[in-house]
Amino acid sequence: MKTVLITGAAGDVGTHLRRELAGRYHIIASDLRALKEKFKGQSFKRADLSSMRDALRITKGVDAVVHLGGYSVEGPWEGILSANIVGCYNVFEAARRNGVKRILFPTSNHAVGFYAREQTIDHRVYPRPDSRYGVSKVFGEALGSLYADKYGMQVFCLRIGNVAPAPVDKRRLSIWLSPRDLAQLVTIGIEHPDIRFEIVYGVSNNTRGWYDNSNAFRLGYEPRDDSEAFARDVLAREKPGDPTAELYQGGAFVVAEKIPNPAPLPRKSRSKRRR
Ligand code: 15L
Repeated sequence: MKTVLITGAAGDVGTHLRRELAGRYHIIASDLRALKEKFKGQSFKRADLSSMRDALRITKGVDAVVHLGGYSVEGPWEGILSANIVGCYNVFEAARRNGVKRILFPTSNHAVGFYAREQTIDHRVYPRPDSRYGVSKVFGEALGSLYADKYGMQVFCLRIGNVAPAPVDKRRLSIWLSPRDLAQLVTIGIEHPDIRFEIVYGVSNNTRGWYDNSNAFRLGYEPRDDSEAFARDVLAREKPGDPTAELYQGGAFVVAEKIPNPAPLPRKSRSKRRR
């Protein structure tokens, strides 16, 4: 049985994943916080990933790492820097030094949150992060690419939408990922023999999805769930949101802290700088 380290194991996604994978792998669950839910056969190692020493200690002797640790929403720069930039670097570097070949990096829809909802995007689009959090996820994807190209590591980036037992609002109808579909994608990331560097979308088979997830399908993903089963109830509860947030895939992350440019560009250069 393979030994899989899950960082950030106490969080919501980590807990869903540990529940789904219980008994299928020997799981080492790691977090700064204690685990609220425990599952049979899983051990716990407390670690602060901003410390290389801790990262080296927990990545020793494992077959694969699922690096969920860090901020999972927008946060102050100091927190994002230490948990998501330094922490992510430490995990990749510690894994490399300990000879761990395979890393799964659960990135986020917020790495591409500034794409319009009307656009269907695939794994090849350039990043358009919608927040400091989104930038930190782009950093992790870039680091994964570097470690794959330079050190031959096998890196599987999962751009997760929203993991929950059921979609909670209209936006999540498009990006929902059920816990069992999450587990299927993670299993592909751990087991597929031909992973070098891959980006796939972590979403179920949602009728209202925004993604062309052909890369995941190519690797054998067969999602079992579709958020449409919940659509009637979700839409009946939906309250009107910010009209700008409604245009973009990242939703509220796009408009959080948005302020007008304090030093607007001179008229001539405006059109050139527009994308
Ligand atoms: C994410 O990346 C977050 O980790 C999660 O908490 C949700 O905010 C999710 O995106 C989302 O976009 O719904």
